[in-house]
Amino acid sequence: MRTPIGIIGAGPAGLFLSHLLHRQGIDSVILERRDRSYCERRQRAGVVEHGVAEALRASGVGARMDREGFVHNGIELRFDGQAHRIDFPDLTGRNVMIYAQTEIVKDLIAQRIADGGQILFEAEATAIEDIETDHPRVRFTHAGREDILECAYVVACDGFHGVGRSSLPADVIQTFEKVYPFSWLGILADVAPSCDELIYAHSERGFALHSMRSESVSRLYLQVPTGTDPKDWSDARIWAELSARFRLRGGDWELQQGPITDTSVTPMRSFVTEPMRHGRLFLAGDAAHIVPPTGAKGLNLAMHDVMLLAEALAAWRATGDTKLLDDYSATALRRVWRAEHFSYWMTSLLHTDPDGTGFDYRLQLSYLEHIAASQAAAAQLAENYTGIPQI
Ligand code: RFL
Ligand code: PHB
Repeated sequence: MRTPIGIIGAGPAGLFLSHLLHRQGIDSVILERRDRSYCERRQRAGVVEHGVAEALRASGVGARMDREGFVHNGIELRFDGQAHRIDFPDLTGRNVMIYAQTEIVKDLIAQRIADGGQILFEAEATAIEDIETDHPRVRFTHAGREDILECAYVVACDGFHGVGRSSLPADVIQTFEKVYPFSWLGILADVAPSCDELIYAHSERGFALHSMRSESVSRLYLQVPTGTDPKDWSDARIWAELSARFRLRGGDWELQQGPITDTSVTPMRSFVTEPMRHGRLFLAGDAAHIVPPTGAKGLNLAMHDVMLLAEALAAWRATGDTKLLDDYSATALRRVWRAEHFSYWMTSLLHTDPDGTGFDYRLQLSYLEHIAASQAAAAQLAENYTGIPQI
């Protein structure tokens, strides 16, 4: 098989890249290890930055998001038994959309198929070869057969455990990593959200997040120790712990409960690969970097990476000029490191040490109170959360 741009991975990064390239008249083939229904069901992110929502709209795949998603103009920080709202438009002129990553994936797959795009599901890339030449190749297996995809460029959008990053020569890349001593236990529940906007709760018992998927489906997370087995958490224990962490002084707020339909535990990690390109192989999205989910940045960074790449590949295709491709890694890494810092900062601000209420806890409370009192401190949170337009 032959294609100008070989893409590995049908997550949001690979699908959006293929879609944007198509709009520039550039063909691509996506190799995806899983089947379509698995890709469309995987529960992940829910917050879409202002600029990413605009990019989805501008490229013709925002209609269902605008119909079914929710515009959110703020979040609530809950700490010391009190609620404090951060108003995004007031502080930044921007907002965010609540629309599940899994729905974006469905929209992009449907659009790619409608446009005649090639997505090979259940096609696992096993090796990327000859990346230092102008004819790189991807080896893959599909329907029990080995095959080769010949390309002008390969873009690995194959997530943290893919084959892309490990195909970069060890002596040209550097990796930076931080692993946190806690994970998130996430649930999906058939119950109306108990709030209109997301609640990020700091408490002595640990962090909790109340998010949502629709008027009848809630998404909630609990900070748990790394190594937690979801089997140790009965539904009753999950609801009791969530209620305790969200409790307001005065008790005039109640968490609504309902049947839990999905439970998962996600470890928390910060990770960056530099550079995000070698020869004719580019990395985009989780293949290149991971953030802890507290800042809601992973999906958004993945989309920003491929927006840069689509523009750079279009310039190369139109004129042969590779300047934007050559600049890709440095340009993308500026936003990546901003998001890394913000995600690390939000994580450190809100997750508490199981040993209780010592020095770090008091520092967190002091800074949370500062955000509640200071426009400037609130604005720096809002600016990063809604997405910085130009970096
Ligand atoms: P993905 O989505 O992991 O897609 C990679 C795809 O590559 C395929 N693949 C291969 N295909 C062929 N051959 C191989 N050898 C392959 N190896 C892998 C995989 O099957 C898969 O389909 O990466 P992508 O596209 O870079 O997208 C990144 C996002 O998925 C991720 O950053 C976010 O979900 C992170 N994240 C959040 N991000 C946000 O922006 N806002 C949020 O609110 C948010 N919340 C979250 C999150 C991630 C979470 N988890 C589960 C990690 C909440 C959670 C709980
Ligand atoms: C989600 O809705 O899944 C979600 C929202 C905000 C985050 C992380 C995840 O920070």
